[in-house]
Amino acid sequence: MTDGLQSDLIAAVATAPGQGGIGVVRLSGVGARQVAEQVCGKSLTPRRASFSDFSDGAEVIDQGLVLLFSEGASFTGEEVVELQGHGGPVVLQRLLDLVCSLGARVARPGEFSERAFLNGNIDLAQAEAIADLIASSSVSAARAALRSLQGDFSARVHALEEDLAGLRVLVEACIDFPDEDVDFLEQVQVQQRVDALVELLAALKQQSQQGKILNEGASVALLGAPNAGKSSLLNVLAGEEAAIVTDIPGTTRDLLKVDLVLDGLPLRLVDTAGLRHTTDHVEQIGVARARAQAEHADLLLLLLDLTTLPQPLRRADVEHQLALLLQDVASDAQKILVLNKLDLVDTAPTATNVQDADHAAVAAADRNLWPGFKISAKTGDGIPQLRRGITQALGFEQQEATFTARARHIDALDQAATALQAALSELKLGQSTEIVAEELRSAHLALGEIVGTVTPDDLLGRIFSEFCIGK
Ligand SMILES: Nc1nc2c(ncn2[C@@H]2O[C@H](COP(=O)(O)OP(=O)(O)OP(=O)(O)O)[C@@H](O)[C@H]2O)c(=O)[nH]1
Ligand SMILES: [Mg+2]
Repeated sequence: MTDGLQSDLIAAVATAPGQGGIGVVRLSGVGARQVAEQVCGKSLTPRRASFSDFSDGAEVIDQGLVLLFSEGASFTGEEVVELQGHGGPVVLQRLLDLVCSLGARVARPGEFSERAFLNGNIDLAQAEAIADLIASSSVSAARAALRSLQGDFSARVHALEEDLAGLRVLVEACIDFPDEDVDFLEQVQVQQRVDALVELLAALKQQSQQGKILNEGASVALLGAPNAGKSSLLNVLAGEEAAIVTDIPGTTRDLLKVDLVLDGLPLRLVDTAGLRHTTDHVEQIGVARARAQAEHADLLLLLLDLTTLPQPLRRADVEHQLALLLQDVASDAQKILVLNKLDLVDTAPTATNVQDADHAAVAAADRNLWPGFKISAKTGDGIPQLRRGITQALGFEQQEATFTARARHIDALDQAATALQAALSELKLGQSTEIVAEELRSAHLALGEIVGTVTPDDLLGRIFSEFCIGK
């Protein structure tokens, strides 16, 4: 236990609000046992569940199982008691009121997990993984969150921290003993080690980004000219008639967001107004929103209507339309080309029969998008291939063992990478050892923020306040 303040007795209903077979009131801190023994009217043995009345002395409020965990052998690291009664809001509130009248106070959201962190039972990334596990929206996300909770992500960060610590010792020794200036060999060695660290960081960042997508879901925006079939495609992917579809160009005006799980990957699919120049004021707002949405998306599905393209299909024509579509769209998101209404033209859904002429004429559009996916939102042709294309573009491989991560972690990895890059160029320029050491120090601090070795107080407050009560 770190200090007396954290060990005051807290209590909360640990089960979800509403009615359920069982409801749990959890207590943690000094006096948990004493309060529970008073409520149960008997002495308790650690780790042995026993059936008991829960009584305020005058009246029995509920009955159920009581379970005591000793200090040092519990989730929070403190003395913990679980009173497992019946899962009704009234009975649980009465039980909570009772333990509070006997000296406990109601816990803040996440306070149990915060204590587990402060007492060194879990690190910060693991604490966050608890919240992520509870909030996970797919089986893959839950699996990944569990891996983070078990320490997979933290272990990777700790390994980097250790490398960095070793490096700092080497560099700072040169500051402490300035007479023995860094000789050439040592400098090369330091450079190589920083290089290796930069690579490891990049690999971890890439995996963390996958973890973030699993955790928070990816945002995928549908973009295209009016009538290209964006809303139809949204409906097909969502498996429901979420968006209005008509043959009137300009049907969709507002953003329409649908959450779905695509082959294990949680997505937020966003339908947008067809991009065109228009004098209609409402539609203008819709088009502006579509463009803004494109900037925030992780992936853009760029829809073209095959019936508006000359047949046989030529790459140059497609890329010309794409360039027009993207001319006012500022987005460095990943992009997938989708050619819709396959049922209305005479082409097979594979790219092989496409005449790939006139490459040189292609100007602005991203050439890597070709040949894209040919689909029919009407018949469902090509949709399974597109689904796979979406998960692949987001780098999501279901089989790959991964962990959950948050935007906060990726920011910290970025900060560490920037500092290491700076150290590297300073080393190459032959800058003073102090400057290099300072960059290494900030890289180390950034990594420490992920797992909580260094934690500004407001960061802790922000993280734990997002938890649900009783966790
Ligand atoms: N034959 C055929 N018609 C389609 C297909 N996809 C969409 N359509 C039709 O094309 C018209 C426009 O479809 P929408 O899904 O509303 O197009 P949109 O891109 O959302 O259009 P806006 O909201 O106006 O920007 C409708 O009449 C659809 O039924 C397709 O694959 N094949
Ligand atoms: Mg639409």
